[in-house]
Amino acid sequence: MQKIKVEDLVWDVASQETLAKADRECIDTVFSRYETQKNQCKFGTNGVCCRICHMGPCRITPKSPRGICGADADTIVARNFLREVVAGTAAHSDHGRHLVLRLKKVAEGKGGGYQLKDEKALRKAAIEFKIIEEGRTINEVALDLANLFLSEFTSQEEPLKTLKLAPVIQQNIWKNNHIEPLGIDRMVVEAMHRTHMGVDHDYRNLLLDAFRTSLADGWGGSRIAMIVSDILFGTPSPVRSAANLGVLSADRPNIVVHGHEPELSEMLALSVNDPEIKAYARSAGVEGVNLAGICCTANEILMRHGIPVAGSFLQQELAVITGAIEVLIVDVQCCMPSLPDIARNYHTEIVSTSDMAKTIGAIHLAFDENDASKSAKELIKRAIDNFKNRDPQKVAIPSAQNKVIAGFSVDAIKYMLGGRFRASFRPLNDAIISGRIHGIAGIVGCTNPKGRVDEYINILTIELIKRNVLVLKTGCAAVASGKEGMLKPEAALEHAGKGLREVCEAVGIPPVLHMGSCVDNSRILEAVAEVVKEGGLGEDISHVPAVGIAPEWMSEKAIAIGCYFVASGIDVILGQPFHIDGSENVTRFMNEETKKLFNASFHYEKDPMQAVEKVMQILNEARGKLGINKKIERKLYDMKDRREINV
Ligand code: XCC
Ligand code: SF4
Repeated sequence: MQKIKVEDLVWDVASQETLAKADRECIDTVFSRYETQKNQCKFGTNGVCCRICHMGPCRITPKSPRGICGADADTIVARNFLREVVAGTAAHSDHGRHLVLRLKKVAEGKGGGYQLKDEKALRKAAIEFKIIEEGRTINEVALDLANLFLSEFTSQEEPLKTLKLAPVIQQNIWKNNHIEPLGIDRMVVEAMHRTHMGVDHDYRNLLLDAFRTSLADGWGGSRIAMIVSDILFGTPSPVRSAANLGVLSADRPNIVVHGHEPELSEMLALSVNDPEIKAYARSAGVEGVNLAGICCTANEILMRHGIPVAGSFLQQELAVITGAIEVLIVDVQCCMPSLPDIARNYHTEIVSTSDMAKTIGAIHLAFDENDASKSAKELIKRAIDNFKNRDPQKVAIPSAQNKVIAGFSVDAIKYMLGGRFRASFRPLNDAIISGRIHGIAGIVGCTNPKGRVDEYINILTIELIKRNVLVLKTGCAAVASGKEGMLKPEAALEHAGKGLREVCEAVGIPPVLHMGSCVDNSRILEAVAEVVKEGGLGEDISHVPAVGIAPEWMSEKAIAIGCYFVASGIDVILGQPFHIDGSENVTRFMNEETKKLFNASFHYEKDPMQAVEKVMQILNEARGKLGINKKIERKLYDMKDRREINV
């Protein structure tokens, strides 16, 4: 392994310290493996490698412009792209499906320890989907809702009902372009069919289907996951917590959850304070256990319980390398297969819990949803039992952590803005119209070893709030901001421009709002749709001064998210390019032609400061079209006048 300069690889000090420890202990990490993989395949990077049939694999070059079947670069690139969107959509939506099935069981009285925690959220959803709720028990309503959501997966001929949650103009755009998604499962299957050898070869048709599939994610699977999570586990409201490796405990067993689906982590969050667990810990000579999270599972239990976040995607290995984790529980998505290898150097147990996600070297303990509390307690006891094996010589927990306020569901934001009796987006819309807030930026997605981890996210975030842009965050981008201290109200005082600061101070919110996990990107859609509904900022989502940015994304889910943002009328800036450069036509379609279809398109900005400029340009254009830029100009003019008079 080469000697590494840790400061060049990661932004935050805790990660730097732990990466240096990995280097001393000769442990391979994602960063050293990235070095060995560095000369990445150009065919893959440009999207022109096809291995869809076994006459191939084929690669497109100037000398061989067609695959063996005759497919050209446009077809191959578009087909590969659609398959990525399908995988992302499938991941989010399957997560949603698991929750709907849980909702159904709870409604049938077979909840296995889960309850309908948020009746208000349930009744609100019932009204939205025209399920009679008045005079009916919550179980009756929940069962109808669960069945309705299940039919969103299986529907063969009807477009998704969740599309109705979007502004009418967006709905019409989808209808007119024939990309209203039908049942989610059908969309996933159809896209796999289309990309089979010898089916759909028209890059435009393939790409339109990519947008259609992504809509089945953003307004379908992810939105359903979010609604059902809120019903089962509670709609998030602001909570205090902390983020970074420093949240790991030096004197208690650390149990860390990692992955995406919230059922088990929710039960763990409830069980850590159970008297049985407390007694068990005491008998082992410890004060209690310390629960923390990584990636989006962390975001789920942070949002609802204030459980601290140990780190984002690229800190999962580092968390193990602290030597201080007794049990690391993984379920699905973003859990690296390297974890058991790394854990072998310490006493850490990697426990996989989902039968559809196993890793050689991990201990597999399938999570029993029908007796979730028992499963959760067993895992916690396992961590307590393993504490005695912790080797103090190998432990180094960095001290760095930062205060965080999270839990900004759309309801919570409305409530903060307008109070309990006048909860509404009006004050936000007014602040945007008056120019105090220049616009909204959703900064989302992963972290990626291709750049210095967190750097793009952090520079972009601070520069945007300086320019009075309200920032909404999800996923690992939110964790980056948590570690950086941007998710606390003080960040407004220190960094925000005057207008944004005034709003944040008046309302008592940070300038960067943590809205949750990957599936909670649907909360950002919900927020923007609320802005439209509130009025004064245009007739549809594309009129709102709002931008989406995925600075350091890496997963297929992020591709699906980008697509449903664009198809919903929100421009998206990528800090990492898609693998489409091998086709000019596909690139033009994504970056230009989409503008004509959706009033929004993709942009690629390698550098965070260029991204800042692009964001401001997009917001200015939107403000100009709404005629609200003039207001600012007039105000500046007034001020100048006054100064002249004063002089
Ligand atoms: Fe995974 Fe959701 Fe990406 Fe983080 S941000 S690396 S997808 S955990 Ni959603
Ligand atoms: Fe090659 Fe065509 Fe088969 Fe792809 S589908 S591997 S381009 S022959």
